Amino acid sequence: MTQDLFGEQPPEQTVEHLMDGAVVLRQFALAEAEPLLEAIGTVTSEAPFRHMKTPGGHAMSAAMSCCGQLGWVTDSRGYRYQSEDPESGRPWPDMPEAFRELARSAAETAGFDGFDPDACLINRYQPGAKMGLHQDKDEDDFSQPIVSVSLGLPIVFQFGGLKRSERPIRVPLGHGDVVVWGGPARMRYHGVLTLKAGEHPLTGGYRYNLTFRRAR
Ligand code: MD3
Ligand code: FE
Repeated sequence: MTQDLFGEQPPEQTVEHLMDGAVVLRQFALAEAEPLLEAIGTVTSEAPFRHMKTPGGHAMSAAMSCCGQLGWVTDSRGYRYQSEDPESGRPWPDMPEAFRELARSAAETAGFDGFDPDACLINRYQPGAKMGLHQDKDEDDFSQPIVSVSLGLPIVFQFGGLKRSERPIRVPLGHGDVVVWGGPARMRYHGVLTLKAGEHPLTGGYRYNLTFRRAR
């Protein structure tokens, strides 16, 4: 009797063009998921997950940490990149080599050669957490792409236009999916819907998202 390892469909790496400048690399990070999660554990043992406060005083529902030369922070003074973790006053943990390499190879696959991120934001979603529509505009050079890596529980991503009022499309993102956002997609509004409760064999009740950026 042959074992049914995959259910209906075998796991498959595919390339989906979402829109001009946005490329979904399905399962691109699947084979690296365990070392990536272990590296998230190492980073967050030094720079623990925290719920940052927006300038308006609301706690973000996703917990965040950072690694690399620069980390993204929000507090009563605004949004910015800075080289120290505000919780400890110490530099952010180094970007693990496995992170850097994955970001570079994903960007290259999407047509962005030589991507060299100086910041990685790590978001951790628990059931009920979401991220409203926003633009990523705290980076200096918008010709640089952003690479995102989804791990653990699936979520519905929303991808809008250059104005918040434009109705977003919905794209499911699952474990191991990598998306490269560059060119005309770079400044689009985006966010994620509320995470539904679930259990993932590698991450339990959480979804993790890594976003690799060139901030300066
Ligand atoms: C499209 N994170 O950290 S990843 C963020 O799932 C962020 O944690 C979401 O938006 C998350 O800023 C979405 C996909 C993503 C990330 C950055 C983008 C899409 C993007 C930047 C420009 C356009
Ligand atoms: Fe974003």
